[in-house]
Amino acid sequence: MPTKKFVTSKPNSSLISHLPEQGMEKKDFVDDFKQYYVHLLGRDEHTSSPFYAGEALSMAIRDRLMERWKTTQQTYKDNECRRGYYLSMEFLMGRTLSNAMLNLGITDTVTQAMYDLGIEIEEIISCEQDAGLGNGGLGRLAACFIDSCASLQLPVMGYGLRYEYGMFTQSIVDGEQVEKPDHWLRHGNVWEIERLEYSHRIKFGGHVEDHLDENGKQRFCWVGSNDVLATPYDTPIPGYQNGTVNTLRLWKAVATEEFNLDEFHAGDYAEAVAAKIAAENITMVLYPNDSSENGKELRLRQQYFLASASLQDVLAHWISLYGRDFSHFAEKNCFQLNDTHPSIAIPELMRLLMDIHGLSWNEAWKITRATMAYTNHTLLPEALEKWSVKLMQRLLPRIMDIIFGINARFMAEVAMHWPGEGERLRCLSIIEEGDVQQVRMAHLAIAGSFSVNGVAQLHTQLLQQGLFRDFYELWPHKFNNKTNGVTPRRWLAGCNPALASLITEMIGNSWITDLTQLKKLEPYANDVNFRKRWRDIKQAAKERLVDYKKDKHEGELHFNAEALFDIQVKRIHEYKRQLLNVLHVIHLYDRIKRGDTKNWVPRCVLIGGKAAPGYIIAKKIIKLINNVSHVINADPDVGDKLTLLFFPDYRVSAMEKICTAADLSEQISTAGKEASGTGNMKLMMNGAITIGTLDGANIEIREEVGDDNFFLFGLTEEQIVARRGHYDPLAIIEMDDDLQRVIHLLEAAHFNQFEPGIFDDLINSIKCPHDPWMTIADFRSYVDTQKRVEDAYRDKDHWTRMSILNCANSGKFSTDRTINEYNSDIWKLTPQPVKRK
Ligand code: HTW
Repeated sequence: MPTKKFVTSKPNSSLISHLPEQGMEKKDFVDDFKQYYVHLLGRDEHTSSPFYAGEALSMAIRDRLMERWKTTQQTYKDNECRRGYYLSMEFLMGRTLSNAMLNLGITDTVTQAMYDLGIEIEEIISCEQDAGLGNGGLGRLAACFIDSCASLQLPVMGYGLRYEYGMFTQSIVDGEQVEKPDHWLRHGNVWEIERLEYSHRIKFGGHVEDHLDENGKQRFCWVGSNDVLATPYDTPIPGYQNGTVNTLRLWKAVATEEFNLDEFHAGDYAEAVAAKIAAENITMVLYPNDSSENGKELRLRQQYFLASASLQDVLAHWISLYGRDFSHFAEKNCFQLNDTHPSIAIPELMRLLMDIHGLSWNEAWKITRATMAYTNHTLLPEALEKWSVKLMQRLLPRIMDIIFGINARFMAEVAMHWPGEGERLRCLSIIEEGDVQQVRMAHLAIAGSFSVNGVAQLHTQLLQQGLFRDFYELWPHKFNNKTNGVTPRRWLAGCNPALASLITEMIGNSWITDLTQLKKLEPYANDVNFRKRWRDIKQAAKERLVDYKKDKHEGELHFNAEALFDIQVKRIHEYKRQLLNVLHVIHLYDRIKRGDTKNWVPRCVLIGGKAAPGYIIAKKIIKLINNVSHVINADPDVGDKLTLLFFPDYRVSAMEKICTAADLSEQISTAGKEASGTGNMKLMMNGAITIGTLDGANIEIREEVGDDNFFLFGLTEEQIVARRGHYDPLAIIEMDDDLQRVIHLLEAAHFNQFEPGIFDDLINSIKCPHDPWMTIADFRSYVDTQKRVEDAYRDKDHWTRMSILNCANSGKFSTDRTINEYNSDIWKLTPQPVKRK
């Protein structure tokens, strides 16, 4: 094992006791920068490379994180505090450099230092690749959460996978999405530290044997497995100017030493290499599906790899502190499962406690049920994870046995609670019977956790009344709501410095760590002077976005920065209804062509997002947006009145630019389908006004900002449900002239003149009475509400007032609030102030 090679039990403390304190003055950064740039990276001081400048500067800043990191970890150890672990298959971190500067409080100093060296900090910042280890909201939420945990000084560690390839990059060719692999580690990653000494072995395959131990107890052995090594890479997660640095630990799959080729017979050489590659494939690539499961074996391998490595890590740490006594383990540890993706941690913890550490079933179950907490992120049936029993038996035989054991006891519990109700047993069972037996991961997660939460009020309510109804009846005390948030460091202070400094000038800077303070901006909504400054900042952001877009993408664009910036950026999915947005754009185009343009409000509609590579309809939606864009933008009758743009390769760093420039935030999902949404919060925080349905967190946004400052439209979740079975989109089209004209333009191939039939599937999907997303049902209400938007926008003062009020009332949507709720209701951790040496 590698352990021995890297760690000696007694470090030579005299060797490292005379480290000088890292300076935080401008000259310290200049000196260190030069040192790294010239001496470490071997670059010429007379030529400038923004990439290598970024590397050198990042190393200088990383040095400042190191001592704080060490002190924080020492504090946790000394205090023997209870700890939390956030287990997630995704951490969508985006860029690190500017966030590290912000949280260390050195942005201005470093900007000046670089300026003195003739380097524009912006240029360095924009060189950094996004760490795109996530699909969308769920992965970004994990990233915002760990920022808040560090800022609240909570002892929480993130555990995830170090994918070699993150979210694919998207380019658009002939209007279609083309995916390219995101080899984000190609130029190295200065923010991570490899920790070979904390590697663990993960088992796959083989079979289970049992025997009686010396005390006559039955013991199980998982033997004949093919093992893979999990090696951790740690990234420092600094809190906001508080001396805390937490850890994000990502696992990489490495072949074990058995794969050393000299141990194989010569004849097996090719097989041996293939086996090694197969082992290392586990962390090769992020699955690019958001809100859908795909049932692939490699995905299950990833999930088990994450769960097993992380749990072994926590148990090894426990043993190093307390030995093999687990009686207080549940008092000191808590795991939050980010959806069911890591929920195989439940049987894995049972296995480790019983098979490796000798606990009885009851002891192990007690610990498991007291340490695991589960967050659900979706109600969509296509996203609910199920794994075939057959596959699990082959890949994880011991785990499958334990799941059967959990289910047998669970079924007995249900039978006690509801005697004679066979139907309940069938509905609640962790094992779904049928042609193929399947493991329902959500049921496993609920049965094995002490807490189950949804991510917005409506979502939690629907979980309790719908999807998990029986579970809620059985264990009402387990259920709770935790409305999502976003970190105000990245999503306001960092991405919008102009707005941030205006806010700070008015109300001081405490809003950065207590976002409810933004409420103090409200009175300024009535101040003409303040409104002008607010508007100027928004206008400048819009102009910056225009430049960014021109820079990055196609050159010639009539992109009018005076126009209403109408923005929908998120994964492309039918339930998010980008199609509804496009129908409205076509309607506006039709109005222009008809000359119905009295009091016209120029509008620029921006749509961005990636489609899962296998999601054919979603890819068609991208093609439609691009084709409509092409026709509209090229039409001289349209001119500056209307622009439709597709924003390619939407990602975290793009949102940091986009959200500052938005006037209108499109949150138009079919009611009941978007569990929460978080883009809605970023846009609100930066002064965009929402046009939205009563779905997910939109409901709470409207509650906070008031109906006057929110554009509500569409059917409610209840109305959607009531409408099913007699939804008649053709009748609706028949009765609505505007809609009829829009559908006619589509059916007449106005946007696909030389590509006959390519949109037939899309058109049919919305005309179908079984359309689950009921796009047509909400068209009229949406179009009418967009008219109200225009009326409001025409009155610049009125609009600016609404913009200010949206920002001022976004305080609830800080992940600091969310994490405080997780902590007081679920984790019960004590904040750990870090004393500077
Ligand atoms: C919700 C979104 C919510 C976000 O989580 C989502 N759930 C998945 N992806 C999301 C954070 O709580 O704001 O409304 O849709 O963005 C999600 C998912 C998945 C399976 C189920 C749900 C994401 C990636 C891969 C698989």
